[in-house]
Amino acid sequence: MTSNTDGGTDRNAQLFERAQALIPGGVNSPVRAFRAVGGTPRFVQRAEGAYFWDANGKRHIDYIGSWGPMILGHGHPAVVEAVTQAARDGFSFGAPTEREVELAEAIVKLVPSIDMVRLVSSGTEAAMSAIRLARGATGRSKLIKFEGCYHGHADALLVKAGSGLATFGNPTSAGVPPEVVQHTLVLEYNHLEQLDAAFAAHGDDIACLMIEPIAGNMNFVRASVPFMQRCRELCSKHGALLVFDEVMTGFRVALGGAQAVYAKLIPGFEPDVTVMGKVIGGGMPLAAFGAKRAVMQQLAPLGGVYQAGTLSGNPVATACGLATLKEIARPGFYDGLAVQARALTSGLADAANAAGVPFCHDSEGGMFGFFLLSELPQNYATVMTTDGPRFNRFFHGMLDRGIYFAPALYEAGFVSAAHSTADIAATVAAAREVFASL
Ligand code: KE4
Repeated sequence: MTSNTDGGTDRNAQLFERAQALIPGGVNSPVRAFRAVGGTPRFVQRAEGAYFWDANGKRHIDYIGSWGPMILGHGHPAVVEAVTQAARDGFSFGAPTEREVELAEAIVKLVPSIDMVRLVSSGTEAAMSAIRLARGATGRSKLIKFEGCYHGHADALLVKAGSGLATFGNPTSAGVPPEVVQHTLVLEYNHLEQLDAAFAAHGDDIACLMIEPIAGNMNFVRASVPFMQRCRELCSKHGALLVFDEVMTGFRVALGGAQAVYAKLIPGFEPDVTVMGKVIGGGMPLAAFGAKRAVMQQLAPLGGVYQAGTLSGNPVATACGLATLKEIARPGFYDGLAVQARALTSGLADAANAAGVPFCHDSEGGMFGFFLLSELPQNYATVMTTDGPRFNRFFHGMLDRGIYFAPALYEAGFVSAAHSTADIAATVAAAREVFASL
């Protein structure tokens, strides 16, 4: 019998044992298994606002929020009402609905670089489709991605750098034949010289460059302005499409996503294609990709690039997404998120400094990252110089105190509109205890 810290039955452990007998690793997505940090995953019984309660009934302040979607907090009344009503009207039709048009209109209105959009059911599907679209639109095969950026688990993207960075990739996953990733070039994030060299060597064969503009899959690493400018210039010069993977940053770092942040720093900046997810579904399975009309019209049934989905634009998911977008579009919404995110990370920094633990942090809107490092990393290799065991002790110390950060040092964190000043203060107080014990 598995028991928890107060000697009672640990239902998380019990559930994890049952789950592992039936589901690989006991989870339906690997990061949930706590493999990077060790220990027993917390099985969520219910969630409300900034909190969730695990299978033992223990409350946690939730800084993952389903890895970004729960920007309003869990169970926002207006969203619950919209989803409930939509469910009563029908779960799925496999036919067009007005709400898909409304959601497309809302996205196009909020993201000026997009004329048209296609709704899908996951970020992976959106990124995979965007690559196929870029290849079909350009007639080219090669694509550039960056070490440390994650764009879902489509075969062509499960690739690590070859013998050295800036070489065509090798699969990072079993089951991906080498020939599937032979056209994927993996470069170092923020490395200008590699970028120039890659386009000099392959520029006219490159269909697209796909990038997380603020890399949340490396915790929180920004593309430098010179680097982003160069990505834009080289894609334009060589006729490659600049694809922004905003599955995490979209509607999360700003209402217009990371591209709105870069447009303030680089006059007139726009990506060619945008991949979205998470927030636009409000926690339901909904993602999207969009671009200018000339590109999007290459998609079936108009053009030769096939893409489809039984549940694409699902009527319950679109109701959830629309209700979410309506709430986040309110004036001052992101200012409030940014204040909370900065209060959290600067409070954690003070706690770490008081204990002499190296710490640095960054945030944009409601997305944040922190590292047990002295300086903000600019690429994946530097992120991974973090003292892993020390991070894991920090993670579990906070988890024991009911604070739920991402169970991996290379993942970002998120605050919602439901996180209160008291929640932030309680988190910082817990961190003071934990840092002192590291
Ligand atoms: P999904 O297929 O998981 O909906 O989206 C893939 C994806 C694409 N692009 C970016 C920038 C992403 O962050 C993601 C998924 N993010 C991870 C968290 N790092 C989801 C968590 C998980 O894999 O369970």
